[in-house]
Amino acid sequence: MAHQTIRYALEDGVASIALNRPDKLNAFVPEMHDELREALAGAPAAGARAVFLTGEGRGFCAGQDLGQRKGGETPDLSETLDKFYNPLIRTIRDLKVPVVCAVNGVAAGAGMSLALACDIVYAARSATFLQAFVKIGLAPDSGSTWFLPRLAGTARAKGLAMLGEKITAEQAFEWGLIWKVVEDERVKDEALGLARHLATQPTKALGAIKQAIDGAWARDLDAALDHERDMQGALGRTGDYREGVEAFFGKRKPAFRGT
Ligand code: LHQ
Repeated sequence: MAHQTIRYALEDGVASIALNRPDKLNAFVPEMHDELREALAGAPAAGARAVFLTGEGRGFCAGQDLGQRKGGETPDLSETLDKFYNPLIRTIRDLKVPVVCAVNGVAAGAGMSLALACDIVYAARSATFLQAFVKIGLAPDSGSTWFLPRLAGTARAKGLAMLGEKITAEQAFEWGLIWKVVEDERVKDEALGLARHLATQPTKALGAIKQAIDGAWARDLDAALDHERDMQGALGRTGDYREGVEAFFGKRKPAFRGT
C-alpha cells in the first residue's frame, strides 16, 4: 500500500513507522489514522517482531488536526473517538509485539496519548509533552485519563490535564511517563536499535509480558497469580523456551525465533 501520511518500512523484523505530516507537526487527519492503524495491525502478519514509531520533522504529533475542526458546524467528537482514536489506541495495546516509540519533538493532545500507549518510550532531550486538550475546551482522550494517573499519580495527572502546560522530556522521565531521555541526534537510532534487539527476542514472551502488565490494573493479586500460571504454562510450550534453556546449558547466545 502506498502511504501519503506515514512512512513505512519493514526491515530486520522491525516495522518502522514515521508519522509524516511535518508541516503540521504530524497532526492527525483521517487518512493518517487509517494508514497508521493498518500499518500497526498488519505488522506481525507482515513478519515484524517489533514496531518502531516516530515522527518526521521537528514534532512527534500535535494531536488532532485542528484545521479540520474550524467552521460553523458542531462536530460529533464521540464519533471521531469511536471511529479513529479509540481503535488506534486499542490496536497498539492489543498488538502482540512490542511498540517502541521515539518522541522526537513535541507530543501534544492525542499525540501525547499516542506516545503513552506505546510499550517503551524514548524521548529526545528537547522534546516536550502537553495535554493540550484543555486549551481548546476539551478533556484528555485517547487513553490519557487512564494512562496519566497510573503512570504519574493523580496529582500530576490532574495538573497536566487541567493546566495543559508543556513538560520537558526530563520531567516526563522523572514522573515515570517514559523509559529514557536521549540526546536529540541519537534518539531515533537508539530507539530503532532497541526495536531491532526486541525483534530478536522471544516474541511470545514479550507479547505475554505486554498483555500481563497492561492487564494488571484490572486484576487483584489472586487473579494475577492465576494469569501468570496460565501465561507461563503456555510459554513453557514454546520453541523459544526450549531454545533459551538449551542455549543456557550450551553456554551460547540463544537464537530465538518467535515460535
Ligand atoms: C497544527 C496543529 C494542530 C493543525 C500545530 N492542527 N495544525 C480528539 C477527538 C476529536 C477532536 C479533537 O481532538 C482530539 C484529540 C486532540 O488531540 S485535541 C488537541 C489538539 N491539539 C492541540 O490542541 C495542539 C495544538 N498545537 C499547539 O498547541 C502547538 O502547535 C504545539 C504546542 C503543539 C507546538 O507549538 P510550536 O512549536 O510553537 O509550533 P506552532 O504552533 O508554530 O506549529 C507549527 C505549525 O503546525 C503551525 O502551522 P503554520 O502553518 O503556522 O506553520 C501550526 O498551525 C501547525 N499545527 N498543531 N493540532
